[in-house]
Amino acid sequence: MYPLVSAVNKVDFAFILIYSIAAVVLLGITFAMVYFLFKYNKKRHPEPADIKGNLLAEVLWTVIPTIIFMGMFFVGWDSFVALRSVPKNAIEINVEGKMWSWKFTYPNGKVDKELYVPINKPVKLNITSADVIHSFYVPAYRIKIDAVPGLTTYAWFNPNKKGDYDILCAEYCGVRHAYMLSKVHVVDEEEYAKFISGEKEKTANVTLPELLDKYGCSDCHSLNGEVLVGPPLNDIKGRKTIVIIDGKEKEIVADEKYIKDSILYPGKEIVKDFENIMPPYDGEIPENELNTLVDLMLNKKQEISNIEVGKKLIDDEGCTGCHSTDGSIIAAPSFKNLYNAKKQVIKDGKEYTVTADEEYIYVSTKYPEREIVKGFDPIMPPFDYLTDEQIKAITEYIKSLK
Ligand code: HEC
Ligand code: HEC
Ligand SMILES: [Cu+2]
Repeated sequence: MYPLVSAVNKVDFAFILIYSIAAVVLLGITFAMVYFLFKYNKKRHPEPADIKGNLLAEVLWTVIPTIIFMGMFFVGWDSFVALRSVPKNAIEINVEGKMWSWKFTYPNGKVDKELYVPINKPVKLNITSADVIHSFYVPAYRIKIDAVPGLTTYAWFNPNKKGDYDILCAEYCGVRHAYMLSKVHVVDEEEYAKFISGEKEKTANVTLPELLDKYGCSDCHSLNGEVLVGPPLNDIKGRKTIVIIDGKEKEIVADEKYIKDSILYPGKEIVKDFENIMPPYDGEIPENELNTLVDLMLNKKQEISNIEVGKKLIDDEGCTGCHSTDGSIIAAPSFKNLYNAKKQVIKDGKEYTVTADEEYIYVSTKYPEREIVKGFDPIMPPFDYLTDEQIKAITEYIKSLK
């Protein structure tokens, strides 16, 4: 189940060896004790023997445990060295623990909350913390290293089997400690390259023909007016179409809802003179791609809105570890209904009422220590590295949470 890596094997060997020796010693001592209780009790041996000086016994109980302990030490040392000896060709990824998420920074500067690594390339992790002590724990690779603020430690592993492996925090770090989870995704070289170049998120720049090809729509629909198995999809926007609903004819105008429904549940409204052979795409197309597809058909401009950028940012930056977006309180005030709300804050020991406007959100994000919301602990780390654009996007998103 776990990838077979030499460091992993060595750690396991040390563990099993020490565990077995401990088990044998425990059983041996317990049996000897019970046996001696029986054999040498007062009824059977009224006279205690008084043995003085037994060289052989003394040598044995010194030498045998010494050999066992040295063996355990050697095996442990060997696995420790394997865990600490990073191969030269390792990719370096920076890991930062913070309340309550993990942040991975890749060699090209890309930041993500999850760890993607290409298969069969050793990975070195430079581990630190932004706030309190955390512990970076990946059971599959037998890694458990404290993440300490102001100190950078390291660990490495060799991902030689594709799959997703758990990352946990193994040092209690506050109320959401148990949710400080992430994953190692071991993927092939190609997928890693895609991930690192950010292509995974680039649905914004795809073109309509690309998407129609991707989902096999172009087998039945043209974009040049030609009628194939299905109606052409060019200038569908606002087109009047006769459709058959439950056996009755009806004229509709192709709007966003109609187009979406035609893709997800094509059997509901059948375009007249066509057969009901289009497969339903419900559950086949991810929401964001479906929206892009529909927007492109409607010739809407393709731009990811600031709100979406903001939504992704607060997730990537770990704000959602403390701030909810649904009104519930995690460890901080919720972002819901925050915009323009009246807030009681404490500044230089005095209480003020302020309005949560753009400026307030800006300052609260970059320099949270300046004003502390009444009733909350000053645990928020400063996000002073966020750019004005990023904070603007976050603010837009907060504004949308009504
Ligand atoms: C197997 C052939 C086939 C495939 C694949 C297919 N369609 Fe269709 N599609 C049809 C047919 C036939 C119709 C007309 C009958 C109907 O409405 O179901 C249609 C109707 C539609 C309509 C309504 C058109 C209008 O003029 O009102 C839209 C929009 C549409 N398809 C989009 C898509 C998209 C987007 C995809 C890919 C995600 C797709 N189709 C894949 C065959 C197909
Ligand atoms: C470790 C938990 C934590 C994280 C992570 C965190 N915050 Fe906070 N935040 C708090 C706490 C606690 C408060 C209330 C006390 C204070 O004002 O410092 C707060 C207050 C705020 C306020 C003022 C809220 C109000 O109701 O008046 C804003 C705005 C804010 N945070 C934005 C952010 C943004 C944006 C991020 C991510 C970039 C973020 N926070 C990440 C804990 C956190
Ligand atoms: Cu932690």
